[in-house]
Amino acid sequence: MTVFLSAFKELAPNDYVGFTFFIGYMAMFAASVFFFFERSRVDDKWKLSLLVSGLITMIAAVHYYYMRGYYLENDANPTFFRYVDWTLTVPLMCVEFYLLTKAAGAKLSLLWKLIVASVWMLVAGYIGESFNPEGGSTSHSVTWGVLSTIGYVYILYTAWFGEVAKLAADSNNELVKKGVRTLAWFVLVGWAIYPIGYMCMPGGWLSGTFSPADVDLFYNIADAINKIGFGLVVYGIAVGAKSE
Ligand SMILES: *C/C=C(C)/C=C/C=C(C)/C=C/C1=C(C)CCCC1(C)C
Repeated sequence: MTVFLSAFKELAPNDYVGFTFFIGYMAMFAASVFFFFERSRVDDKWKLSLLVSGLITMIAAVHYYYMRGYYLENDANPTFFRYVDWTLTVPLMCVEFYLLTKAAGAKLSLLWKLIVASVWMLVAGYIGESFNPEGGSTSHSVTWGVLSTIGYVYILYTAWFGEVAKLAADSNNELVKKGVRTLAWFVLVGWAIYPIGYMCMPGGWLSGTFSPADVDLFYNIADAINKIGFGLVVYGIAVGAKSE
């Protein structure tokens, strides 16, 4: 209870980063309720995809609950919770790609490759952010940022030109074709917001332009776009398939 009260006392009116933590929490929560309820309305073969959409936003909602409290209490970036969240939700986004292309012949090995690439991307990013010597070494953040980007580029390539793209092209379902292309755009544009946030940390390339708290601003905005957006694209495919 005291945590709850003091959290509200400390929220300054101009704390725009804190604002996005609260909005982000509620948006993730509401999106989960939406996906879980709508699940009963779609054809059986899409139910699992919708469940995964709801799990992604629900896992995020729980972490946002903690992150907003952590941020208000400590006035610091909740990097640990952030990466726990991503380590769970990004692989689940890979599952969405797999489920969409499964009917066109996606193999489990595709899913594993995407998961390994995403975990690589996140572990390297975590080392880059959390084990930053003297809290601001540019060479440290650049090295680990570049290593992380290798994982990101692999997923990007797979979605645009690799296995996922090829399977979607072979799919005889126009909605899946279009949906996978839209998700590939999310990976290209929406996911690219994260490295921008990363570069705002002390020692990062953008640390002269933005404050360290802006790391969270970019991450919070990107999370809302990507997690809820991904889910809505999948939902669109499922609902569209019904009206066909
Ligand atoms: C729901 C959460 C998502 C979709 C998180 C995605 C995160 C990334 C695409 C992060 C990428 C990074 C780089 C490409 C380099 C710098 C370090 C990261 C981890 C911020």
